Amino acid sequence: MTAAPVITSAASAASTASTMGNAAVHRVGDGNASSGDDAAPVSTDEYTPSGAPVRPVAPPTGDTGALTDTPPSTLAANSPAPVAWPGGASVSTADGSNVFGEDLSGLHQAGGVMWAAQNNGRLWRLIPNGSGGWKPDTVGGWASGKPLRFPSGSGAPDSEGVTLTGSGAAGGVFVSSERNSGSSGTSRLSVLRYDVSGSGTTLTATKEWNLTSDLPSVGSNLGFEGVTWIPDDYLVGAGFADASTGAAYNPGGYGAHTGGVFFLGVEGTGMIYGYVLQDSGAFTRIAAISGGMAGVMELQWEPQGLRLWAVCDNTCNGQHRTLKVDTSGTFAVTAVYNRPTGMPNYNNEGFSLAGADECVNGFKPVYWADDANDGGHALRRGTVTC
Ligand SMILES: [Ca+2]
Ligand SMILES: [Ca+2]
Ligand SMILES: [Ca+2]
Repeated sequence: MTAAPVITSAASAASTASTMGNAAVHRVGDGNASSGDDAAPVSTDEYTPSGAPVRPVAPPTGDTGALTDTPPSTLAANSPAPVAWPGGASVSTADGSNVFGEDLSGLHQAGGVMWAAQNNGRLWRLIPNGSGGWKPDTVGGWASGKPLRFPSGSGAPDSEGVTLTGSGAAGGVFVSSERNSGSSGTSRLSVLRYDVSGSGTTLTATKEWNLTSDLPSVGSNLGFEGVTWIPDDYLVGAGFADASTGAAYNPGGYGAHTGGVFFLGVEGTGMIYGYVLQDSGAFTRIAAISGGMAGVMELQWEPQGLRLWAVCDNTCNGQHRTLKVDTSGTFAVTAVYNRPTGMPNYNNEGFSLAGADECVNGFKPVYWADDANDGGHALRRGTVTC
């Protein structure tokens, strides 16, 4: 919220109905997310001099879209200036034509397997196609991906993100979901664990952590978009601060919990939340981080670079950011990258990086998942320095 100017003329509040002498309160942001250094939505409310609310003041209408406000330069200085993509400028398709259709939205590469979440409630297990891209595994019932279900065996999670823990696929595949597609108007911000060892053609979650009541409310299709897992070893070594205790993060203070912390990106606010998800089903929020972008569509922990990638889709012109734990124990933005100049502004909702084992001559592959399946392709490959 910014200072409240006194209305000195009827026109100054963008409406002829304002009362002279009243205060116009100009609010920046949505009231939940921390202010970043990007433009934020604004709203204005009129109050009497004694503080009684009068009415919201309708913004001017026209062809410029929603009003936004750019914070002062002191805020902008908190994040680095955007720089060119740290890798090849060109990208190429990395899947067959129209293999997936729309809604491919989350990626996680684990060596020779790419896990892909499709937000129509489907999980794919992909293997190398021999030409630098990926194709569906045809064994184990994976040929067309597997439909996902909630623990009850019913429903269809709006599955936008996918990750593994340090135990690999044997420890379960973890999917972030923002709602049950059968109840599309209701938020259900959940992390779901799936046992992928069987050959059945449907996957029923073996655990659900429903975090909805622990988080600010968002639109039902503006919830969890990205998920990643960061090992306790890194967080402890970096002096990560646990916001729930106010002290340094101590994994031993929690019950059995996969040996790491899940970080979840919220599309509607651009916020990133850190959660300890215990095997028992209990959960604790230990971090709330502003990614500084209008939205977060993917999160990816990069073990080689010891950095957290946050990715926004075409809403932010495909901006990528990296974050690391700073000396105060909180994740801070260390770099802001524009998308590769050779890649159009696709609706990229998924992003993954190859491991250090694929780092050759200073470059390794990265992949994007395009929710809109532009040109009949949902996967693209580029490179990043390593
Ligand atoms: Ca999506
Ligand atoms: Ca969705
Ligand atoms: Ca996503």
